[in-house]
Amino acid sequence: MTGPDALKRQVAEAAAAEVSDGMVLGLGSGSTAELVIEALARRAAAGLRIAGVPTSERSAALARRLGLPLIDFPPDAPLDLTIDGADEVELPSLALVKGRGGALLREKITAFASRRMLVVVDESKLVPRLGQGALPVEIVAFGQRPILARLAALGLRPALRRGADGAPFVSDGGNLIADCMPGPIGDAGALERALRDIVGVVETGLFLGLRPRVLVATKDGLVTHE
Ligand code: ABF
Repeated sequence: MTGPDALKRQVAEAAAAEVSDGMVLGLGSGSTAELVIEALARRAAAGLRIAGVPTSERSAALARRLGLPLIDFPPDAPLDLTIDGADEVELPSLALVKGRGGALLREKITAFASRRMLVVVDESKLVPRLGQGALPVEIVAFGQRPILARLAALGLRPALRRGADGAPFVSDGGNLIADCMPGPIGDAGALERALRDIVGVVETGLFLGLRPRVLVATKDGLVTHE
């Protein structure tokens, strides 16, 4: 079976198998990361001693339900490993777009507070250039109109994310998400700097410079990019 769900499960199991006893982990968000949490919970139930920092309330709730120990960031050391999904993985640079699940702020804090990052995706996420779909940008609610206008002035065609009920989507941090449509991104570093120059932008979905290891489930098996 090589449907999208089977591929996600395959890569999630492989990622969880890499975790060793005593590790403190960043627990990602999204459907693939949730399968990792499930696999980790099974290993913890079998005796593996691990603890995780969740990147979203949803992942925290899942981990709690499955009995996986959760902690806050340790005061004096980085996390050993963060395992998380992604929306786009650019090859060969390994730059990422994340945040279409709305958890980009906590995901980015956690990734940059970790010694290593393992990204778990299926092959549909691999792109030659970031910007194939929406680039999420987290913004504060106050002054959202001028902030959105600045994003539009950069040519990013922002749309405020809304839930099924039509109300603005609110992130775990209490902020809003502007889904931008940059088109193929030639210079992701320059775009990141331009976005960060806008007062009221909290964080962007561009994950650059992390040098993650990327585990990709393909119909022919697992492939690693690093
Ligand atoms: C998180 O979940 C995100 O940063 C990304 O938006 C999303 C990927 O979800 P999925 O694994 O469901 O495709 O990792």
